[in-house]
Amino acid sequence: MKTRITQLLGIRHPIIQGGMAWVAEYHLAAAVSNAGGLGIIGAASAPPEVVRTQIQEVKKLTDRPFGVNVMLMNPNAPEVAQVVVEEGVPVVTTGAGNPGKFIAMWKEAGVKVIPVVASVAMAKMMERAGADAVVAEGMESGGHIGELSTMALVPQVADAVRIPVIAAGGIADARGFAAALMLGADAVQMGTRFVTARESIVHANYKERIVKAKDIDSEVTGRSTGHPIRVLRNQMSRDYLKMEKAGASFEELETLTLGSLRKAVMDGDVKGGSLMAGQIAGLVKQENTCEEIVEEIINGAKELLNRHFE
Ligand code: TUI
Repeated sequence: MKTRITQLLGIRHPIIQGGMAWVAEYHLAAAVSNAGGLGIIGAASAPPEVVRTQIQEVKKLTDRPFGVNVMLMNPNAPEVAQVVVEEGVPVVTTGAGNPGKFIAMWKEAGVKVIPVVASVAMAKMMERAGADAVVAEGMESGGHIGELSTMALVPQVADAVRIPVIAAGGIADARGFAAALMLGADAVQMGTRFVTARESIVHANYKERIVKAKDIDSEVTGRSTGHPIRVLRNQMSRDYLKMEKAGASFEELETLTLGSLRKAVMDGDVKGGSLMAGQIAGLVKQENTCEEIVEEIINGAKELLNRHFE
């Protein structure tokens, strides 16, 4: 399947893996790229030299294009931005902020730049700043989210910019993929589905929570702090929301979230850990390899899109 995104990035299938903190390490990124999509290393809050090692490791496992996600709330973001250039990373996505000050430097180094946006205004600003494409991410997504749903955001962004749009939020199968194309997207980005991938290093307890999740099992913490985060409901999210309702300060709430994603991903602490996942978790029924996921979606979409012409 050819779209403006497969052509821009030199990949076979227009499927991109989200740059998820702790989850998106080099094994997962290499598996997605080897399956014909775009695998992404999530730099999150990792020190720059750890990100460099991750990049060097992914290069050993795949000859295909891959990306790095730079999380802009990370105080080390400028150093990570520099590592991306030094290591000749082909694609950068950004999240949780405005990457404007890094775009010129990445473009000069030949890096393809794809900011994640949650509004039309941000998408237009990124196009003007020289972005190659944008990810339009709806609030169905796991982790740090904006206000609009994918269904409303993607077509409005697609109408507002000329660069290609990648849809994200609430997509985990061929139906979501086909729908995203109909909304004007040239590719999709998926997170939750890849958390449960066989090649994902995420603790089995966390994967099991996603596989067993129902449609209504996620909730959003941190709305009052200006950092809304979608997670699967557990002891941690209940405690957080209780404290938030009682008017706890940002600092008090931070003590609860600090390190909590690591606890979920690495230790499998599904009670006290932060189980970031999207609303589509209820649709994810089993662990699959990245190749199975990509093939299922592309073959399924071919069938779905042809059906209407018979
Ligand atoms: O970045 C994400 N999702 C994330 S980052 C993350 S790590 C984290 N952990 C704890 C606290 C905070 C972050 C977990 N999940 N998605 C991309 C995304 N970016 N969604 C929304 C945005 C966004 C929001 C505002 C992008 C730009 C923006 O602009 C605001 C501005 O600076 O003008």
